[in-house]
Amino acid sequence: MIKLCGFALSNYYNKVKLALMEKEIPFEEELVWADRSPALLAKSPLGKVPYIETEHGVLCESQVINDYLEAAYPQKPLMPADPFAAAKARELIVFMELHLELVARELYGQAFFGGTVSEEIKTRTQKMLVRNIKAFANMAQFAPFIGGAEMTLADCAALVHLPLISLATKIVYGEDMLAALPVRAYTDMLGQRTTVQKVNADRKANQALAAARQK
Ligand SMILES: N[C@@H](CCC(=O)N[C@@H](CS)C(=O)NCC(=O)O)C(=O)O
Repeated sequence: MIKLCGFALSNYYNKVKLALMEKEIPFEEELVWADRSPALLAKSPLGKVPYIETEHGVLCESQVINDYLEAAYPQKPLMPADPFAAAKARELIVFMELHLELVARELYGQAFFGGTVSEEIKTRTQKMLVRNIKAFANMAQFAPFIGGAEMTLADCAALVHLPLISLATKIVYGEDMLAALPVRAYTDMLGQRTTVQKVNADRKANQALAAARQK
């Protein structure tokens, strides 16, 4: 059985977990903190989570994992059969992760971990986000799913990344930079799914655990 390793506060972990549940693939979870221990580095070369353990070996990088799941467990597809439509879903994933999440991640230290981010980084990040969010607004459909009528792997990414970007920008700049997009309505719509409810409940439980660990 597939073992999903990481912690449920992680957006990338939850992206994979949601795909596993939506595709109805049996899996178990192992709590692994991103502590850069030798044991973790042996499985995930950069010490990042998530990674999965399979009968064939270990895989890291959430999108590589989701693409593997899609190829190995095609029964309940989360990607369109049409190659161009599938590429458009991947385009959204790459765009959200490269041009939104990774850019906003510069703010997480201050937004979520009690650190401070320099004015220079804040200014640079805000400038990039303004440009990239404007472009994203022209790509995302929210109709009702991020890429159109069907739920895809792009939704597994959007659901976990967009609220985090909203929150981080709200905390650091006093303004939710995604406010012009229907992110709230979209997450509420997805929140009606039992899979998403499970992800959210587990994330909250893990938040308490992570807080206790800091003390
Ligand atoms: N590109 C990676 C990103 C994973 C990632 O950044 N995970 C964070 C947790 S949300 C992590 O492990 N951070 C620890 C670190 O960077 O040392 C993926 O898609 O899996």
